[in-house]
Amino acid sequence: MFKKNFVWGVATAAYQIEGGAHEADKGLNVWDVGSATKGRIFDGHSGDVGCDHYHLFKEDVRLMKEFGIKAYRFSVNWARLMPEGTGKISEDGKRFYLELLEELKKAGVEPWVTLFHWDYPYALFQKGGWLNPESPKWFEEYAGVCANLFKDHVSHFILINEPQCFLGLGHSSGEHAPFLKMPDSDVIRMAHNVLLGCGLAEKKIRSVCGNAVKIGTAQAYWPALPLTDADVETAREATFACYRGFGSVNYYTDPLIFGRYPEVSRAWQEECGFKFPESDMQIIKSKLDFYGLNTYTGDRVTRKDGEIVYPKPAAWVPRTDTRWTVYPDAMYYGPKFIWDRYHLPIVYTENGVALAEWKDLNGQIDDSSRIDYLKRYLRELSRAADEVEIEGYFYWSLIDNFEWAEGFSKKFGLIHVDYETRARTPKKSAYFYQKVIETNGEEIWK
Ligand code: PNW
Repeated sequence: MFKKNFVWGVATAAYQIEGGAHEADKGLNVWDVGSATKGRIFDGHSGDVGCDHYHLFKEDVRLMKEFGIKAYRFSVNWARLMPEGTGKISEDGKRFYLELLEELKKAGVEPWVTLFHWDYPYALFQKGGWLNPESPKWFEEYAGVCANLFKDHVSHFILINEPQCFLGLGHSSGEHAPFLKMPDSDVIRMAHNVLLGCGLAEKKIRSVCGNAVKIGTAQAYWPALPLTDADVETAREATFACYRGFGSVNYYTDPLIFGRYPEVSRAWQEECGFKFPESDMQIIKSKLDFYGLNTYTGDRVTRKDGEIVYPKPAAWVPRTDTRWTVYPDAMYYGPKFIWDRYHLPIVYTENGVALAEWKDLNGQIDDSSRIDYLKRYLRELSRAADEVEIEGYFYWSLIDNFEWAEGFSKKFGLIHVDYETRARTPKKSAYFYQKVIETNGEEIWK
């Protein structure tokens, strides 16, 4: 059962929906610049115009109101607000976000603001980005600007979205902006600066907004899942095994919450020649009010001859349009593992599904599979909510949008976007989600 006052929301991110890449005095970011190179993004798409939310935000908020959405998670485009990343604040950037917040207030939708969802200011990238020892301070300054600007309007801040992706995919495997394949030794240093930035930002926001403000992070979380009932502890172990890479959650949230890196990671860092003053950990350690999870699926695990193994999914396991497996129990074991380790209230800051779909001859989008996916995942979440503290759920995403390297080819929205006319059309799932919200979840059992 979902508790009273459960937060039912939808999520988006700036680069994926805003467009308006060259409006007013907006600065460029690594996605504006990086997506221009051929071959990186599906069919040469870019977020330059995107869903044109920059101009159509009033319509998007109106749709949220119409569908009874209680909370809206969106991100601030750092270089729209601060064209150079630090220093000057753009009047147009200020105006845009304050008007959006005003509109949300009128619609009775609670804003949850992500400070950084991958669109790093290009001006700061040119100075070395997260490798620069000053980079934590740049993020602190930006967080302070956001806190001062939004303090009367926003009660929930999410510091960063998925360090796993913008570090791992952006700087290690090179699939996302800034499309770099850097050695682990460098990315380890960047991750450390990201964590220092989060620690500074958390303290800065509290100093500006006071104690009432709630602060959390959003982690890309693909939990290991038991292949059989006997594999639950193996799954927990594998979830937090912190293999040598940037994909696990605890590599980041052990430092943020406990003030220390996982033991196994220290060995890896030392091999890569990475040293830092112990005093850094006091800066990184933060008081988080909630633990945000972004989960779409997980990986099955079991044990063979004492070792953890990852058997390939059977051919009958359903796959979404991103080829991710449909494993609804990710929303049962996942939050339980996180709760047992961190004892923080959990918020699903993202979950959703991409389907190969289009408007039918009658102009409708009959996305029954999305409704089925939602029912399956939310039933498992409801089961978890009987055992651990779960405060909210944000569907990814409100509208179809720019799915990074996949361009506009992957459609996650409850609302269809016609990329020729930018017209919005609610899908069948939007009406379903509306009922889910109205009944505080009862609808998922029908
Ligand atoms: C998240 N993975 O990205 C992001 O926060 C969103 O911006 C994105 O649109 C959404 O999920 C859907 O993809 C992820 O492969 C991308 O582990 C890839 C993974 C996880 C999250």
